[in-house]
Amino acid sequence: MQGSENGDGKPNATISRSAFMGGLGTAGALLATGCNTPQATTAAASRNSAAAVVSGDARKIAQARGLMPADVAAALKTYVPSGKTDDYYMFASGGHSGQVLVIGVPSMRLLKVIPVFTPESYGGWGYSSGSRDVLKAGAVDGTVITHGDTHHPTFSETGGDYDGRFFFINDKVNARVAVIDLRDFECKQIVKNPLTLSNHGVCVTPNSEYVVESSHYGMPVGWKTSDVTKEAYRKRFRGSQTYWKFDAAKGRIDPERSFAVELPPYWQDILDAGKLGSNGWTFTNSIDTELAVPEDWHGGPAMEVGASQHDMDFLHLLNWKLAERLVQSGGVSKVNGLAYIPLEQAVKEGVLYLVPEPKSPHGVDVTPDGKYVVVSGKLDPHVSIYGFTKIQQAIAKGHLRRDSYGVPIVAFEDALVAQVKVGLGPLHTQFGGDGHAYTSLFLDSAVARWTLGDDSGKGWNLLETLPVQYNVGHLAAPHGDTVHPRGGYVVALNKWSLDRFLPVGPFYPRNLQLIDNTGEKMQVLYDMPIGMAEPHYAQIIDTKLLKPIDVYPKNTDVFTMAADPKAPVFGKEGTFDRGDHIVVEMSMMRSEFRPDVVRVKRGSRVVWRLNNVETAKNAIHGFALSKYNISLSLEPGKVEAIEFVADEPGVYPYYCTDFCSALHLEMMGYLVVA
Ligand code: RUQ
Ligand code: CUA
Repeated sequence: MQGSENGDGKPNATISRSAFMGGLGTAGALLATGCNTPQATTAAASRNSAAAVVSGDARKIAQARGLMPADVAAALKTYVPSGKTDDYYMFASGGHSGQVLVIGVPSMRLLKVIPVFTPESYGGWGYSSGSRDVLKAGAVDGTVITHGDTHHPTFSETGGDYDGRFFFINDKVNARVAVIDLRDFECKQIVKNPLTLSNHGVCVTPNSEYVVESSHYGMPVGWKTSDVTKEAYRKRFRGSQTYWKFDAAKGRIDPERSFAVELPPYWQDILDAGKLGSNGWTFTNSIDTELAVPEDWHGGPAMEVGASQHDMDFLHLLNWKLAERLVQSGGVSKVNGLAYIPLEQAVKEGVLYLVPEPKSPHGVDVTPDGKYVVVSGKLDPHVSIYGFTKIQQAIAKGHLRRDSYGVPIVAFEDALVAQVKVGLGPLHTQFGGDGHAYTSLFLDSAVARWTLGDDSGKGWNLLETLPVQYNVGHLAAPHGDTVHPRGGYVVALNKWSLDRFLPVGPFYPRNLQLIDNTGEKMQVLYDMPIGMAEPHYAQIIDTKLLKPIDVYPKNTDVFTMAADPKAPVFGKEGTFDRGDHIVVEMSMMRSEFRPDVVRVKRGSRVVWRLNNVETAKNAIHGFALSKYNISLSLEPGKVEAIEFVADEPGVYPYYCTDFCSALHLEMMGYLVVA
């Protein structure tokens, strides 16, 4: 964007190419840069053999391909040989595709697209009865929504660190939250927020007690009103923070035990949960404390102008443990079925406070030790660091001024510990395992690396900035928002990718850039094009924490993760007339469907149950039925059902869509409607 074709416009290595070709380029020398991380140990172990290769054939290859020493080093750091696997999983939002992407780090290989808010035929998502029920549960006023805008993914946590059990993702456009079970990497639940139509930030509390959802645009509570004046906005529009109770034993959100806290209509944005000493609080920023409304509602300036007047917006501090006690004591009413603490009550009980934060803030991130809250103002070149202890002292002292809704405000100076001037357009911060913080700079298209200091305000210093291509949004680092950041990498999730990839028409790929942060200087290792919508945020988890199953136990209903009592029984397949409907019981195996002919009368309602009776890993069978708009994927052990009305006489082939054996093409049958 800034016209720096080669990133920062500088050559990307300090050693000249001729020096390299002249014999400087041993892998030992290349690998020696920044090998002080756990994952570098493996590289160090193979240093000798790699050195032999690089000085021999590899040198010729590098020469022929015009690779610089830094390129070779980058290649060695990201290459995962065939048959070997990655050190980390990155789970990225799929933006307005409504899905979730699973990517290996450091290879940056795409491993899976998890269908969530949007029907996805490869996975049968939105076609099987079970997945349709999940999508139906996320309906808005009865309309089943078939898209989503995923932004903020979050792993379940135990003790403030990822535990590898569940994964949550929001849908910004309809204020919904989905639960993914990491045993099978499948979506199991979608809940619709009954208070609002748009959300933004999602985080979990340190032991996954709650999945916290921040509302986004100011909305009349429950959205059913047409009173849209500036006055109505002030009086009746609100924000909210919803604490969805997560039942880890069931793997589901329990709306009955969830609650929300009403907030002023300030357009709450991203949020983060306190940890360790600050556990019990959540921190949410906001971007429209001006209460700007569309021009047409009052004749004022355009919305984006109106919403950028103030030099300070508000960080919201919510004491969720106190709110939880209020809810549990029964002193809270319900709104649209959800326990709801109105603004007045939240203020009176000491649940809610504000702190001014510089200008149009976006990211808010709690440091690994739980002591500080880092806020980035998009229109301010600093990150501002607030001390949790300082905030608590100011609250205890009292005499706080209030906003126009009566919410007490902790003075900026009383909360602030330090500010670091990082560059233009700071957005989001992640933490390394090295006492460093990393902040994305949207306007500068760069990543800033800075040091964490202490309460005295000392030690908070910018170290360097690294250009990325281009317009970086979030960053993700291994366990980079937990109490135990692992370090080693930072991934820049860039929104633009000018001059990075082969042209594919006007919709450019989004660009994920893998950065090595183990050395003195950060280095971009790899560009990964995303061939779909823009991932906003991602989280990176140690592969050792995930224990996915590879074959479902026999007869599994994936929505209960238990044996389906109605599973078709092997050897007892067939078509059965149940009076008002027809039941088909089908087994699937290499390379046949049993039965391979299904006959029904025109107009029959058909309930078709399928059971992949395979027990071998990866023996997946698909099921696609012509004309009836049906596509399924049955992994070994899985049971699914479909329902439809056979409304037209004719012969309709069904076949397996997964190339499962040499006789895969023969794995088919006919539905005969007479
Ligand atoms: S937001 S970068 Cu949801 Cu930060 Cu997009
Ligand atoms: Cu089963 Cu192809």
